[in-house]
Amino acid sequence: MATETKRTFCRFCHAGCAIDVDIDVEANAVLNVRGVLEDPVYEGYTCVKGRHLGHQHEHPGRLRQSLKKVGDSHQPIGTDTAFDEIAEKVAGILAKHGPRSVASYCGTAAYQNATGLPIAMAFHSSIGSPSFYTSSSIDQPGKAIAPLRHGAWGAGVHGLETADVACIVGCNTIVSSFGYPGGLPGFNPLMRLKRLKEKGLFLIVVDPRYTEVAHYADIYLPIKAGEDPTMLSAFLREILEHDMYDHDFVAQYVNGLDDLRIAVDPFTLDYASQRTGVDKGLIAEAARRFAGGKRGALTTGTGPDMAPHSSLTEHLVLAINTLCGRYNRAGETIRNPGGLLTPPAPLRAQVVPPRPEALTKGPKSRIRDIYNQRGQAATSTLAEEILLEGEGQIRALFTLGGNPVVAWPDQRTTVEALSALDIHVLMDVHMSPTAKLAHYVIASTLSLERPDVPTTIDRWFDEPYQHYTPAVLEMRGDIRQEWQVYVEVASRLGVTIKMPGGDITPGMKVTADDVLDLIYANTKLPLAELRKHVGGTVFPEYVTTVLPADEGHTARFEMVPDGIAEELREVISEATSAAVIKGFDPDVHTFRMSTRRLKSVFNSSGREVEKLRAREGMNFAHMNPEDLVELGITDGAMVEVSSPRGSIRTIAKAADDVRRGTVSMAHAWGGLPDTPSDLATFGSTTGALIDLQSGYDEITGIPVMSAIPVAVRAAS
Ligand SMILES: Nc1nc2c(c(=O)[nH]1)N[C@H]1C(S)=C(S)[C@@H](COP(=O)(O)OP(=O)(O)OC[C@H]3O[C@@H](n4cnc5c(=O)[nH]c(N)nc54)[C@H](O)[C@@H]3O)O[C@H]1N2
Ligand SMILES: Nc1nc2c(c(=O)[nH]1)N[C@H]1C(S)=C(S)[C@@H](COP(=O)(O)OP(=O)(O)OC[C@H]3O[C@@H](n4cnc5c(=O)[nH]c(N)nc54)[C@H](O)[C@@H]3O)O[C@H]1N2
Ligand code: SF4
Ligand SMILES: [Mo]
Repeated sequence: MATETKRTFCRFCHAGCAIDVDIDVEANAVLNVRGVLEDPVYEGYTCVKGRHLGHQHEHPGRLRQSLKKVGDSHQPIGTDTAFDEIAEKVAGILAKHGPRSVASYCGTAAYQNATGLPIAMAFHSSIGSPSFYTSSSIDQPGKAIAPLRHGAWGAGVHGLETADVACIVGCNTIVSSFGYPGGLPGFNPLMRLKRLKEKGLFLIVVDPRYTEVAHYADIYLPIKAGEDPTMLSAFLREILEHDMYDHDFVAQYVNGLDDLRIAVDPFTLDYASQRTGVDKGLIAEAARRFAGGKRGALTTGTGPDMAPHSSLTEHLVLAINTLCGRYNRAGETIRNPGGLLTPPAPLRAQVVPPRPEALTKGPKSRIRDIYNQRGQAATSTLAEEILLEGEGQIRALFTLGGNPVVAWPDQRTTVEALSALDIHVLMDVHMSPTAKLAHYVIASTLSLERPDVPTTIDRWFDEPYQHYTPAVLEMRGDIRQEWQVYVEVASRLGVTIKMPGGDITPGMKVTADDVLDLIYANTKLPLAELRKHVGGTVFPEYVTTVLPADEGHTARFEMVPDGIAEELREVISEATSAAVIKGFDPDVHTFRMSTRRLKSVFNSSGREVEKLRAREGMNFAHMNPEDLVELGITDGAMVEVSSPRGSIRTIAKAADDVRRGTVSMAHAWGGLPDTPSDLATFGSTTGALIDLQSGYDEITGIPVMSAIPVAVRAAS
């Protein structure tokens, strides 16, 4: 057997771990995956998912040919023939209903694919369609919009590696590998956290679950899910009351300090303790220890950003960091200058001014008046955009690396909508629950079959690090890279796709590497330079120093921009955050479902690989053992979990690490509703519990996807 070892990076998740892959050359198959010990960022780290990349690529259910829905079943179709048919149908829809009627939804697998998402986005702007959707608007959209109201700091927030204190709210990087500047980096997260602790980091964790990260906390606050706005307001109040903020920084850069004092005044320690369920001494200590440090930020993950009032929560996060002056100042060294694959831009010690007008500019949804943000429409409105008749109705959908049936909020509406489309083209690697509804399933590549660069995390590296990989496996079967789908359809439509580095005109022959060059045409580190290096590389020449402010720059942060004081009063008027949900009954919905992630799968990806699924079992309802006893439910029994919107069945699992009153459950399991599914194999879809129409965030449209009020009872 001829074998070869190729250096590349893993794209099972966004973290991009450097790996060596042993390949059986004749079979074009993966034999083994190892971390790269000498990699300067990952130092040999991999997780169980990455080590099963070969199983994912060689999975027997892997699609090697495209399929077309005929009646109730899917029949093989030549991929080029599928492109002909798709283009003809889409051309008709465009001519009759205009560009808005054609949409794309890019899921997580489009983010781990440097050519995928940018081409999809460029296709939509080239046909003049604002109907471009991604998973990020049902992820943590509050993070992107908060700086538009508060302002941002040109040189960024303190990184964790230089911090003496950090507060992590609802983020579990050891499992999720999710972490952005200020938080725990997703690269070899456990080892990094251990090193930081050895160096004396004081860690505060706020989470309804005593998470893998919380095990390393000096102060752990077991918050009731959904009460983060109260906790963060109490932190602000405590810091102000004890005069523990950065007076010089605030005097120079902040507007609205007095208004902030007034707005958070009701959030006393007693009130916060009663509302969050956390001892008031512990809240006070956490606030004072955080403010008493010199460097280090407060950061969040999906938990608080999926709970009620998520845009408010992200504003309060920024307000805390600003109040404590936790920003990089002139003269400080910054190792990663905001990503090597982004355009050159100096880092300046100044406030990027708030632009609240951007929140209500440009295209908006016909549903709940949610505006597009950063060139993207809100995915929480897409199902209803498909169902609502009239001008602007969406009739054609391309789904790239996403699984709406199990991942979009409100499963019933989602399924109804996907069934109502004139045409749904899905690019996936196997028959997902969503594929079962799609008109065309385009058999697509997996990561090792594509050249790539890590993009989601380019700005998050704590070193000036990048990694180009060529494809390490050949494409086998009648499969396509995702960018090819857009280029082929555009070509047949006579559409020129406009890219930063030039145009892709109809009929033009391009390779994946050409496409990478067209996307990354204006980067600090030229792609041509990056390609000369095998494996992940640090480019020390990009280490930079924070420059002083531009002369005459006077922009300031806004502590209480429009909408904040009002929303804080709303919070105070609610006895619990669950009150935002229509149909919430405090006597019935006595639990909160909080979302969490599982190590061996990535949302719905990975559960098709038996060895990975076996490690998790399914998405159990993790509950405190005392709650189970009180409900008369035995560990391992079937339970029914019901929200005002819907019910699911699952299996209860006693978990000491979950605070009382909480059902901690992973999403993106289960399948189509009303299809008999083997619970023990496929789990159930928590999205069925989510209501799109009440309790949503009015700016981003994200519905309440964590801290969902639920009732739990034994199921027969
Ligand atoms: N209730 C609830 N709902 C949630 C969340 C929650 O916490 N709770 N979380 C939300 C979040 S944060 C997100 S990001 C979304 C995720 O939403 P989605 O991105 O829609 O869901 P995934 O399960 O990640 O879908 C990935 C799909 O891509 C396919 N795939 C994998 N690799 C490739 C590839 O290389 N090429 C192609 N073409 N396809 C590939 C997989 O088979 C799978 O079908 O879900 C959201 N929904
Ligand atoms: N192994 C693995 N890695 C993944 C994924 C996966 O499915 N598996 N998914 C990927 C995706 S799409 C994303 S967006 C990232 C997310 O990355 P993270 O945000 O780190 O995701 P989680 O690990 O679910 O951590 C969220 C934490 O929030 C807590 N939480 C829930 N509700 C609340 C609340 O109301 N308040 C507070 N304070 N905490 C709350 C949960 O208990 C949980 O510990 O992870 C990515 N990485
Ligand atoms: S953390 Fe993510 S990128 Fe790294 S090995 Fe695991 S799945 Fe792959
Ligand atoms: Mo996500």
